[in-house]
Amino acid sequence: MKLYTASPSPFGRKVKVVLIETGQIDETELVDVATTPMQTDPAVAAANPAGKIPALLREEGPTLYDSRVICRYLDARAGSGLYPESRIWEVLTLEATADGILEAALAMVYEHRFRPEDKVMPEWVEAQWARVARSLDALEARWMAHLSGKTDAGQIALGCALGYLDFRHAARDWRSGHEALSRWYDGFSARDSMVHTAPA
Ligand SMILES: N[C@@H](CCC(=O)N[C@@H](CS)C(=O)NCC(=O)O)C(=O)O
Repeated sequence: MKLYTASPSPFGRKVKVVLIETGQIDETELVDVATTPMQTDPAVAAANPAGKIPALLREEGPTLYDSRVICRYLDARAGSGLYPESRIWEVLTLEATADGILEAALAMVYEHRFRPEDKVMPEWVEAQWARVARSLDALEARWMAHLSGKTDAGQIALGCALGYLDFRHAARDWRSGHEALSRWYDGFSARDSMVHTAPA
């Protein structure tokens, strides 16, 4: 298998963590690409018409995207139980919550990176952060019991999302007011799969 990804990409990181957790990393060639909304890498565009990473090229069938599809495919391929039937709706909702954090956090980065400074809209940036803040509050209030359970794909996505907040939005101090979540993340981010995929 061949994975188009990039070291700082949090969506790519989800897939790399799943590859490690499910013992499939040695079967996968990681191809680092530089693709942006303003300059799409041609190989990425050929793999995924949306022009986004991660994308997984495989011998068994057509290329897969996006990260949720790839993670679920890899879990099914290895039979590793990261999407357990008994908790499937919770796991998928947790993954969607984590991806929502990532989408908003990435949009904030892109707003500053790709817009001329005088066109950046602070209200829009704050509205993105409000999505993140609401998600963190919901996780702290309602998800701690789930997070204390067996590792699943939702937890992996959340670990990558919180890692991305540290990486790109450290000044926002997401830990403040989210002490239980912060304790969970301290433990989760010490896993080998998380340590080996930390963004440079
Ligand atoms: N929903 C997608 C989001 C993927 C995504 O936004 N990837 C970013 C990198 S982290 C990207 O490819 N950005 C380039 C672009 O938007 O053109 C997924 O889960 O894979």
